[in-house]
Amino acid sequence: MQAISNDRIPNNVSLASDQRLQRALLNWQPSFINWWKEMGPEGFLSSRVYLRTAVSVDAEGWAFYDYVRMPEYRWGIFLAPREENRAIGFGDNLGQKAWQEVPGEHRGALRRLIVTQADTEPASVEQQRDLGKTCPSLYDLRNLFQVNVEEGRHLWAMVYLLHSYFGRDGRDEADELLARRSGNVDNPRILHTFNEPIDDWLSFFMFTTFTDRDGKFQLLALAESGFDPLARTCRFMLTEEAHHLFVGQTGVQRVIRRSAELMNQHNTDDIARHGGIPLTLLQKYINFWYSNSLDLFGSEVSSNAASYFAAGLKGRAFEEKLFSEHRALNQTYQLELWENGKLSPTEISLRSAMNELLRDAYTQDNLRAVEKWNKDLLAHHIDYQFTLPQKRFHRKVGEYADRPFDPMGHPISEAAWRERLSEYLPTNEERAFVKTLMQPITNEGEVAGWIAPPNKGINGQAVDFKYVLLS
Ligand code: BYC
Ligand code: FE
Ligand code: FE
Repeated sequence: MQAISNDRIPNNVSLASDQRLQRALLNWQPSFINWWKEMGPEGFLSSRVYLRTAVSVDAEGWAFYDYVRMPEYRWGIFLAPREENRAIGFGDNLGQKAWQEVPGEHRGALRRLIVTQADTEPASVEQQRDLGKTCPSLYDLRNLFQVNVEEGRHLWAMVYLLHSYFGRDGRDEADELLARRSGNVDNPRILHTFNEPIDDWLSFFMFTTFTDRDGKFQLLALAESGFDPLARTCRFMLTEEAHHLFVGQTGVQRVIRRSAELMNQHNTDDIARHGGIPLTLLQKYINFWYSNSLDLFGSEVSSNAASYFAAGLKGRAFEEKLFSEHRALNQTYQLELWENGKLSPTEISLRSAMNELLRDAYTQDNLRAVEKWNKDLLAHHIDYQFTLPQKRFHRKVGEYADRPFDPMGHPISEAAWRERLSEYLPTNEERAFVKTLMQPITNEGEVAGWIAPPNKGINGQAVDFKYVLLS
């Protein structure tokens, strides 16, 4: 058998001397490349893209930039360095040695968590595959592809865990990850948000703001895991997630800036006819993507989440820093449950509220993002502020699923919901309007009219750098 060199699959898991893992990966890699060619960015297989590749985990090595063709990207396997004598930081097994192998009694649950995490990564690449054709600039095109290849690497990271620690059924799960398809009726992706199409760039920037932030918080919770290889894998993934969130945050910010400029220039809110996206429409996109992403945290009251926590499989974000009692015993969480046609305040055990706790932390982080956008509006002397809808609004999962609540979280009638829907969420006409703005701009340094140029380029390069060499 041909050995896999570190050059082909950069890694810090001693791949070169691990025959079993090599065999599994050598089988899987061609399927992954075929999947990429079929489901990855449409129309850019031979373009050379200025991309960052992780070649080692130290500060210099993890951000190596060069032009590459995406199918030749070197997807690597990296875990944050191992801590000697790491102990489990929460739950019933608090203080025991972290596991280096999968404990038999938690095998099913761990596999399920890893597969669910893994499934989102290729799903997002599939959702975004047509965006390249309508890029607002080469800078943005490059950022899209950077996010795509890194989500591809996140899939590799999870497949490494499945291959190394779960034997035969791990390999089967790894194959399934390349078989499901976002939005496919017969074989869809696992979580519903990852079956929504992302077919315009505003949605892409909203997704990388709100949905990648779910990624951040789920990874933070899994980075606490007592299963050490999972914790270390997620820690490294978090370093990449920061760039995805940057793409979302600054992407939406640039749209807002451009809209503000057009409003000031034409002295009107009605900037659609000047090729801008009205602020009220941006708010509707926020409502849609934020509420959609809230669903990804699961039910408010969850026995699954309680048992993950008890077992030490999935913890709270920043467990050590933010909490003093790490078993979460004899404590409660206040929640408004929907009972007999009204909201009633209820106390549930803290352990069953773990999904809700993570959702709260996620919301706080989003509020900071929205605040920054609002500062831009102030700087342009515009009297408008974006808000996040209350968490009950437009939910499809959990306690409030499929019940009509307005963006303030007040229960309303079905009739009122239908009547006001077009004030809350983008209508088909508005989505169609946004799509009319999506015309490709591929000359160096040029930027589409609905979005402001970026403040600076990538890796110290100029904004008008040739980030993608189209073929
Ligand atoms: N859609 O007790 P519950 C990312 C199911 S994003 C469909 O609340 P639990 C990324 C659930 O499976 C981060 N079904 O569930 C971002 C259960 O089914 P069963 C992804 C759902 O287990 C951008 C039932 O409802 N990572 O990385 O506490 C680009 C009862 O549920 C959904 C993870 O998700 C849903 N939204 O919580 C690229 C981490 N929600 O048992 C990448 C791993 C729930 O009745 N996953 N259900 O058959 C988990 O930790 C958990 O599975 C969840 C669900 C938090 C997702
Ligand atoms: Fe990811
Ligand atoms: Fe991401």
